Amino acid sequence: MREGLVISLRYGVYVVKVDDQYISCSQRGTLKKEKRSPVVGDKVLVNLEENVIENVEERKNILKRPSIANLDQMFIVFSLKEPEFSYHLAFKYLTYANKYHIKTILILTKSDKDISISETKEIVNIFNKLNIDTYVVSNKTKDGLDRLAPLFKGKISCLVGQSGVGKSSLLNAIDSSFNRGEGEYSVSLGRGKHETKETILLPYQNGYIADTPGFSSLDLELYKEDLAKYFPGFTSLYEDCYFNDCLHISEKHCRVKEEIEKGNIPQIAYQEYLKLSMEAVPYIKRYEV
Ligand SMILES: Nc1nc2c(ncn2[C@@H]2O[C@H](COP(=O)(O)OP(=O)(O)OP(=O)(O)O)[C@@H](O)[C@H]2O)c(=O)[nH]1
Ligand SMILES: [Mg+2]
Ligand SMILES: [Zn+2]
Repeated sequence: MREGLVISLRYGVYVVKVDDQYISCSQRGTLKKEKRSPVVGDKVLVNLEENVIENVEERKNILKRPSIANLDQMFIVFSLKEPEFSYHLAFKYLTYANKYHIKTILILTKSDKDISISETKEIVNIFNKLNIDTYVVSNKTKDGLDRLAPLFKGKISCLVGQSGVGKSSLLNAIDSSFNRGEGEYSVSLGRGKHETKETILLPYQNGYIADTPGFSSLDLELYKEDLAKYFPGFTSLYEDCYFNDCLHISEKHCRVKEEIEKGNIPQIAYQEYLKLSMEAVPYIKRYEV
Protein backbone atom coordinates (compact mmCIF):
# COMPACT_ATOMS: atom_id res chain seq x y z
CA MET A 1 0.00 0.00 0.00
CA ARG A 2 1.29 3.46 -0.87
CA GLU A 3 0.27 6.98 0.04
CA GLY A 4 -0.92 9.24 -2.72
CA LEU A 5 -2.75 12.49 -3.46
CA VAL A 6 -5.96 12.62 -5.52
CA ILE A 7 -5.29 14.98 -8.41
CA SER A 8 -8.51 14.65 -10.40
CA LEU A 9 -11.69 12.65 -10.78
CA ARG A 10 -13.60 12.05 -13.97
CA TYR A 11 -16.35 9.53 -14.69
CA GLY A 12 -15.40 7.51 -11.61
CA VAL A 13 -11.70 7.36 -12.52
CA TYR A 14 -9.33 8.92 -10.03
CA VAL A 15 -5.87 10.14 -10.97
CA VAL A 16 -3.63 9.70 -7.93
CA LYS A 17 -0.12 11.10 -7.64
CA VAL A 18 2.18 8.58 -5.95
CA ASP A 19 5.68 10.06 -5.66
CA ASP A 20 6.15 11.49 -9.15
CA GLN A 21 3.88 9.09 -10.94
CA TYR A 22 0.28 9.67 -11.96
CA ILE A 23 -1.82 6.52 -11.62
CA SER A 24 -5.41 5.96 -12.77
CA CYS A 25 -7.39 4.23 -10.03
CA SER A 26 -10.86 3.21 -8.96
CA GLN A 27 -12.09 3.26 -5.38
CA ARG A 28 -12.81 0.19 -3.24
CA GLY A 29 -16.59 -0.44 -3.23
CA THR A 30 -16.80 -0.26 0.55
CA LEU A 31 -15.67 3.39 0.51
CA LYS A 32 -18.57 4.31 -1.73
CA LYS A 33 -21.02 2.23 0.26
CA GLU A 34 -19.94 3.91 3.50
CA LYS A 35 -20.16 7.35 1.83
CA ARG A 36 -16.41 7.84 2.29
CA SER A 37 -15.57 8.31 -1.40
CA PRO A 38 -12.34 10.19 -2.04
CA VAL A 39 -12.41 13.65 -3.59
CA VAL A 40 -9.71 15.79 -5.22
CA GLY A 41 -7.17 16.88 -2.60
CA ASP A 42 -7.58 13.76 -0.49
CA LYS A 43 -4.59 11.89 0.82
CA VAL A 44 -5.29 8.24 0.11
CA LEU A 45 -3.81 4.77 0.45
CA VAL A 46 -3.47 3.03 -2.90
CA ASN A 47 -3.13 -0.65 -3.61
CA LEU A 48 -0.70 -0.56 -6.54
CA GLU A 49 -1.29 -4.17 -7.55
CA GLU A 50 -4.92 -3.50 -8.39
CA ASN A 51 -4.78 0.30 -8.80
CA VAL A 52 -7.51 0.71 -6.22
CA ILE A 53 -7.88 3.38 -3.51
CA GLU A 54 -8.33 1.46 -0.27
CA ASN A 55 -8.63 4.28 2.26
CA VAL A 56 -8.91 8.04 2.73
CA GLU A 57 -6.90 9.87 5.38
CA GLU A 58 -8.56 12.27 7.78
CA ARG A 59 -9.33 15.62 6.13
CA LYS A 60 -8.47 19.11 7.27
CA ASN A 61 -11.63 20.33 5.54
CA ILE A 62 -13.92 19.38 2.66
CA LEU A 63 -15.96 21.58 0.35
CA LYS A 64 -19.01 20.51 -1.56
CA ARG A 65 -18.68 23.03 -4.39
CA PRO A 66 -16.14 22.56 -5.84
CA SER A 67 -15.73 19.07 -4.47
CA ILE A 68 -12.26 19.33 -2.92
CA ALA A 69 -10.55 18.53 0.38
CA ASN A 70 -7.63 19.84 2.46
CA LEU A 71 -7.53 23.39 1.13
CA ASP A 72 -5.25 25.97 2.73
CA GLN A 73 -6.81 28.88 0.87
CA MET A 74 -9.41 29.77 -1.72
CA PHE A 75 -8.95 32.42 -4.39
CA ILE A 76 -12.28 33.81 -5.46
CA VAL A 77 -11.95 35.09 -9.01
CA PHE A 78 -14.10 37.79 -10.60
CA SER A 79 -13.54 39.73 -13.77
CA LEU A 80 -14.07 43.48 -13.77
CA LYS A 81 -15.76 43.17 -17.14
CA GLU A 82 -17.15 40.32 -19.27
CA PRO A 83 -18.64 39.09 -17.03
CA GLU A 84 -19.26 42.20 -14.86
CA PHE A 85 -18.16 42.23 -11.25
CA SER A 86 -21.00 41.42 -8.84
CA TYR A 87 -20.96 42.32 -5.13
CA HIS A 88 -23.86 39.97 -4.64
CA LEU A 89 -21.95 36.96 -5.90
CA ALA A 90 -18.71 38.02 -4.24
CA PHE A 91 -20.35 38.15 -0.82
CA LYS A 92 -22.03 34.83 -1.47
CA TYR A 93 -18.75 33.07 -2.29
CA LEU A 94 -16.99 34.71 0.65
CA THR A 95 -19.70 33.64 3.10
CA TYR A 96 -19.57 30.11 1.70
CA ALA A 97 -15.81 29.84 2.22
CA ASN A 98 -16.10 31.32 5.73
CA LYS A 99 -18.68 28.67 6.57
CA TYR A 100 -16.04 26.05 5.86
CA HIS A 101 -13.35 28.06 7.70
CA ILE A 102 -11.21 28.47 4.60
CA LYS A 103 -9.05 31.55 4.13
CA THR A 104 -10.15 33.66 1.18
CA ILE A 105 -8.39 36.03 -1.20
CA LEU A 106 -10.21 37.98 -3.90
CA ILE A 107 -8.84 38.33 -7.43
CA LEU A 108 -10.22 40.83 -9.94
CA THR A 109 -9.11 40.01 -13.49
CA LYS A 110 -9.23 41.72 -16.90
CA SER A 111 -7.87 45.03 -15.58
CA ASP A 112 -6.61 45.65 -19.15
CA LYS A 113 -10.18 46.14 -20.35
CA ASP A 114 -11.82 49.52 -20.60
CA ILE A 115 -12.89 50.06 -16.98
CA SER A 116 -13.01 53.01 -14.64
CA ILE A 117 -10.06 53.12 -12.23
CA SER A 118 -12.16 54.81 -9.54
CA GLU A 119 -14.76 52.01 -9.65
CA THR A 120 -12.05 49.39 -9.30
CA LYS A 121 -10.52 51.29 -6.38
CA GLU A 122 -13.90 51.48 -4.68
CA ILE A 123 -14.36 47.70 -4.94
CA VAL A 124 -10.87 47.09 -3.54
CA ASN A 125 -11.46 49.54 -0.65
CA ILE A 126 -14.70 47.89 0.37
CA PHE A 127 -13.12 44.44 0.60
CA ASN A 128 -10.00 45.76 2.29
CA LYS A 129 -12.20 47.32 4.93
CA LEU A 130 -13.55 43.85 5.62
CA ASN A 131 -9.97 42.52 5.85
CA ILE A 132 -10.16 40.61 2.59
CA ASP A 133 -6.98 40.87 0.54
CA THR A 134 -7.86 41.85 -3.00
CA TYR A 135 -5.63 41.69 -6.08
CA VAL A 136 -6.31 43.41 -9.38
CA VAL A 137 -4.64 41.63 -12.30
CA SER A 138 -4.58 41.18 -16.03
CA ASN A 139 -3.89 37.71 -17.38
CA LYS A 140 -3.32 39.32 -20.75
CA THR A 141 -0.64 41.87 -19.85
CA LYS A 142 0.36 39.99 -16.63
CA ASP A 143 -0.03 43.21 -14.70
CA GLY A 144 -0.34 42.48 -10.94
CA LEU A 145 0.59 38.79 -11.20
CA ASP A 146 4.06 39.27 -9.70
CA ARG A 147 2.41 40.19 -6.39
CA LEU A 148 -0.13 37.41 -6.57
CA ALA A 149 1.95 34.40 -7.68
CA PRO A 150 4.09 34.14 -4.49
CA LEU A 151 0.93 33.53 -2.42
CA PHE A 152 0.54 30.08 -3.96
CA LYS A 153 3.95 28.90 -2.75
CA GLY A 154 3.83 25.75 -0.60
CA LYS A 155 0.03 25.87 -0.20
CA ILE A 156 -2.95 23.93 -1.48
CA SER A 157 -5.07 26.57 -3.15
CA CYS A 158 -8.07 26.60 -5.42
CA LEU A 159 -9.43 29.09 -7.89
CA VAL A 160 -13.20 29.42 -7.93
CA GLY A 161 -15.55 31.70 -9.81
CA GLN A 162 -18.05 31.93 -12.61
CA SER A 163 -17.32 30.59 -16.06
CA GLY A 164 -15.32 33.03 -18.18
CA VAL A 165 -13.72 35.11 -15.42
CA GLY A 166 -10.23 33.83 -16.30
CA LYS A 167 -9.32 31.11 -13.78
CA SER A 168 -7.56 28.93 -16.36
CA SER A 169 -6.05 31.97 -18.08
CA LEU A 170 -4.56 33.06 -14.76
CA LEU A 171 -2.86 29.69 -14.37
CA ASN A 172 -1.44 29.91 -17.90
CA ALA A 173 -0.26 33.44 -17.21
CA ILE A 174 1.72 32.43 -14.11
CA ASP A 175 3.11 29.27 -15.72
CA SER A 176 2.61 28.65 -19.43
CA SER A 177 3.46 24.95 -19.05
CA PHE A 178 0.07 24.41 -17.39
CA ASN A 179 -1.44 24.64 -20.85
CA ARG A 180 -5.00 24.96 -19.56
CA GLY A 181 -7.79 25.29 -22.10
CA GLU A 182 -9.22 28.80 -22.21
CA GLY A 183 -12.84 29.35 -23.14
CA GLU A 184 -14.62 32.19 -24.80
CA TYR A 185 -16.79 34.76 -23.14
CA SER A 186 -20.17 34.84 -24.85
CA VAL A 187 -21.62 38.34 -25.02
CA SER A 188 -25.07 36.99 -25.85
CA LEU A 189 -25.11 34.51 -22.95
CA GLY A 190 -23.41 37.00 -20.63
CA ARG A 191 -21.07 34.29 -19.37
CA GLY A 192 -18.26 31.93 -20.31
CA LYS A 193 -18.86 28.65 -22.09
CA HIS A 194 -17.82 26.27 -19.33
CA GLU A 195 -14.45 25.39 -20.77
CA THR A 196 -13.01 23.66 -17.68
CA LYS A 197 -14.94 20.47 -17.02
CA GLU A 198 -13.31 19.02 -13.94
CA THR A 199 -11.43 20.04 -10.83
CA ILE A 200 -7.72 19.30 -11.15
CA LEU A 201 -4.74 19.92 -8.85
CA LEU A 202 -1.70 21.33 -10.59
CA PRO A 203 1.69 21.22 -8.88
CA TYR A 204 3.15 24.70 -8.34
CA GLN A 205 6.09 25.86 -6.20
CA ASN A 206 5.95 23.05 -3.62
CA GLY A 207 2.18 23.33 -3.43
CA TYR A 208 -0.83 22.76 -5.65
CA ILE A 209 -3.36 25.01 -7.34
CA ALA A 210 -6.76 23.64 -8.29
CA ASP A 211 -8.37 24.82 -11.49
CA THR A 212 -12.12 24.29 -11.18
CA PRO A 213 -15.14 24.51 -13.49
CA GLY A 214 -17.21 27.67 -13.24
CA PHE A 215 -20.42 26.94 -11.37
CA SER A 216 -23.68 28.64 -10.74
CA SER A 217 -24.11 30.51 -7.47
CA LEU A 218 -27.28 28.49 -6.97
CA ASP A 219 -25.00 25.57 -6.15
CA LEU A 220 -23.77 27.31 -3.02
CA GLU A 221 -25.91 26.06 -0.18
CA LEU A 222 -26.36 28.83 2.38
CA TYR A 223 -29.06 29.14 5.02
CA LYS A 224 -30.16 32.33 6.77
CA GLU A 225 -28.24 31.27 9.87
CA ASP A 226 -25.04 30.72 7.84
CA LEU A 227 -25.27 34.23 6.44
CA ALA A 228 -25.89 35.75 9.87
CA LYS A 229 -22.79 34.03 11.21
CA TYR A 230 -20.36 33.80 8.31
CA PHE A 231 -21.03 36.92 6.23
CA PRO A 232 -17.68 38.80 5.95
CA GLY A 233 -17.11 40.94 9.02
CA PHE A 234 -19.96 39.43 11.04
CA THR A 235 -18.30 36.38 12.63
CA SER A 236 -16.52 38.15 15.49
CA LEU A 237 -19.61 40.28 16.29
CA TYR A 238 -22.31 37.64 16.07
CA GLU A 239 -21.84 36.27 19.57
CA ASP A 240 -22.24 39.73 21.12
CA CYS A 241 -25.70 40.30 19.66
CA TYR A 242 -28.41 40.26 22.34
CA PHE A 243 -30.31 37.39 20.73
CA ASN A 244 -28.23 34.32 20.05
CA ASP A 245 -30.13 33.67 16.83
CA CYS A 246 -29.94 37.32 15.72
CA LEU A 247 -30.29 37.80 11.96
CA HIS A 248 -29.12 41.45 12.24
CA ILE A 249 -32.25 42.78 10.57
CA SER A 250 -34.71 44.32 13.03
CA GLU A 251 -33.58 42.78 16.33
CA LYS A 252 -32.65 45.07 19.21
CA HIS A 253 -29.13 45.38 20.65
CA CYS A 254 -27.52 44.03 17.52
CA ARG A 255 -23.70 44.33 17.43
CA VAL A 256 -23.60 44.01 13.65
CA LYS A 257 -25.94 46.94 13.16
CA GLU A 258 -23.93 49.01 15.63
CA GLU A 259 -20.81 48.50 13.52
CA ILE A 260 -22.71 49.39 10.37
CA GLU A 261 -23.98 52.60 11.95
CA LYS A 262 -20.43 53.48 13.01
CA GLY A 263 -19.34 52.95 9.41
CA ASN A 264 -17.00 50.09 10.27
CA ILE A 265 -18.86 47.73 7.93
CA PRO A 266 -19.59 49.27 4.51
CA GLN A 267 -23.25 49.97 3.75
CA ILE A 268 -23.03 48.16 0.43
CA ALA A 269 -22.00 44.98 2.27
CA TYR A 270 -25.03 45.24 4.54
CA GLN A 271 -27.35 45.85 1.59
CA GLU A 272 -26.06 42.68 -0.05
CA TYR A 273 -26.41 40.84 3.23
CA LEU A 274 -30.10 41.80 3.40
CA LYS A 275 -30.68 40.60 -0.17
CA LEU A 276 -28.88 37.31 0.40
CA SER A 277 -30.74 36.78 3.65
CA MET A 278 -34.07 37.36 1.86
CA GLU A 279 -33.17 34.78 -0.77
CA ALA A 280 -32.03 32.15 1.73
CA VAL A 281 -34.23 29.76 3.65
CA PRO A 282 -33.86 29.08 7.37
CA TYR A 283 -31.98 25.91 8.21
CA ILE A 284 -34.87 24.62 10.31
CA LYS A 285 -37.16 24.63 7.26
CA ARG A 286 -35.24 21.68 5.88
CA TYR A 287 -36.99 19.42 8.33
CA GLU A 288 -40.48 20.65 7.58
CA VAL A 289 -42.98 19.25 4.99
N1 LIG B 1 -8.65 40.89 -21.72
C1 LIG B 1 -8.55 39.86 -20.88
N2 LIG B 1 -9.13 38.69 -21.18
C2 LIG B 1 -9.01 37.67 -20.29
C3 LIG B 1 -8.32 37.81 -19.06
N3 LIG B 1 -8.41 36.65 -18.39
C4 LIG B 1 -9.12 35.81 -19.18
N4 LIG B 1 -9.50 36.41 -20.32
C5 LIG B 1 -10.31 35.82 -21.41
O1 LIG B 1 -11.55 35.42 -20.86
C6 LIG B 1 -12.02 34.23 -21.47
C7 LIG B 1 -12.32 33.16 -20.44
O2 LIG B 1 -11.12 32.77 -19.80
P1 LIG B 1 -10.96 31.35 -19.05
O3 LIG B 1 -9.60 31.35 -18.46
O4 LIG B 1 -11.30 30.23 -19.95
O5 LIG B 1 -12.07 31.45 -17.92
P2 LIG B 1 -12.41 30.38 -16.80
O6 LIG B 1 -12.70 31.15 -15.57
O7 LIG B 1 -11.36 29.35 -16.71
O8 LIG B 1 -13.79 29.74 -17.33
P3 LIG B 1 -14.40 28.22 -17.13
O9 LIG B 1 -13.31 27.24 -17.35
O10 LIG B 1 -15.47 28.14 -18.17
O11 LIG B 1 -14.96 28.19 -15.75
C8 LIG B 1 -10.92 33.83 -22.48
O12 LIG B 1 -11.31 34.32 -23.76
C9 LIG B 1 -9.69 34.57 -21.98
O13 LIG B 1 -8.78 34.86 -23.00
C10 LIG B 1 -7.71 39.07 -18.77
O14 LIG B 1 -7.10 39.32 -17.71
N5 LIG B 1 -7.85 40.06 -19.71
MG1 LIG C 1 -11.38 27.33 -16.93
ZN1 LIG D 1 -27.28 40.97 15.34
